[in-house]
Amino acid sequence: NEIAMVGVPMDLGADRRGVDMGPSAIRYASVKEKLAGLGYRVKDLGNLVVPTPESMDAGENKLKYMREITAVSRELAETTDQVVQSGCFPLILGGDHSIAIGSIAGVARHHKRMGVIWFDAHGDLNTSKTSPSGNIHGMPLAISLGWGHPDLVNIGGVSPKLRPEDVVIIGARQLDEGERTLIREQGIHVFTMHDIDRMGMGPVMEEALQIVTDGTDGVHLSLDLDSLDPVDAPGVGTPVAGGITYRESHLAMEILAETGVLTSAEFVEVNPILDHGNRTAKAAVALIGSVFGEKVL
Ligand code: DIR
Ligand code: MN
Ligand code: MN
Ligand code: MN
Repeated sequence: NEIAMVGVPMDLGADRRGVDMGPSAIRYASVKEKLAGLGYRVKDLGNLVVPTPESMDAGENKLKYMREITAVSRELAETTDQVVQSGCFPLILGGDHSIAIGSIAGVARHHKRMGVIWFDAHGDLNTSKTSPSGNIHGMPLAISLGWGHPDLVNIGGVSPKLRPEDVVIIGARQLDEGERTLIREQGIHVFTMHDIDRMGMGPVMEEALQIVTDGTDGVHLSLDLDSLDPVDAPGVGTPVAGGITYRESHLAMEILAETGVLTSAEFVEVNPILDHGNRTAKAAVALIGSVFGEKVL
């Protein structure tokens, strides 16, 4: 029952500065104390070093800061790999969502076949060909599935890290055209906000768990705070109205905790500059509490 926490102050994958302060904001919201209070031993490995965008050229417009993101992703893959090897549970704090490339690359080495639950307002399934922004934080799920620039796709060795049938996206409400096509063609499971409204979060999670555990030997949780409604998580770079409520998000985490299937997790896109009184980091810490078993009674 040991958790190793690593912060990745990455903002090269997104358009707005500020998300690099996410790990600090989450720590400031007492994540370590929360987990210690639940009986875990927590090792904080500190932050990886991420270069500052003002000191560099963004490079190719379709894949902004790819060189630097590749380097940090490689390092993060080594880190999460070592954390699993040491018998700890990897908890990664972002940083923009491009960090999922490295965290998944590292943990995937320890699984023959890994499922992923991806909470997001977006699909994060763009490639340089379909991306409207050129921002790599809109691409990490595609990259983990083996679609994208070879340098990104091959981080950590083998590609792909994931199979489309083992991935579930929850909370989607803003997909780009190329992402829609890919989802249809590849049969990726997506629970949109419409599905959550119709079915309720409980049944959505039950179906999602079925999908990600069927035939797999590990499950990674990747939670973009913009999956939550901006009322509860205003401190994100790309807020989209009509998101998952505070209560729905906790129910989802509690169901995950009950089943005990998770083998790694990351919480990303917390942007303190855009936040109101650290509300979004506090929401992240509350969710981390629930997913690690916190209960009222
Ligand atoms: C958009 C935004 N689909 C893009 N993506 C975001 O730039 O590719 N993902 N914000 O979380
Ligand atoms: Mn995302
Ligand atoms: Mn998002
Ligand atoms: Mn499956």
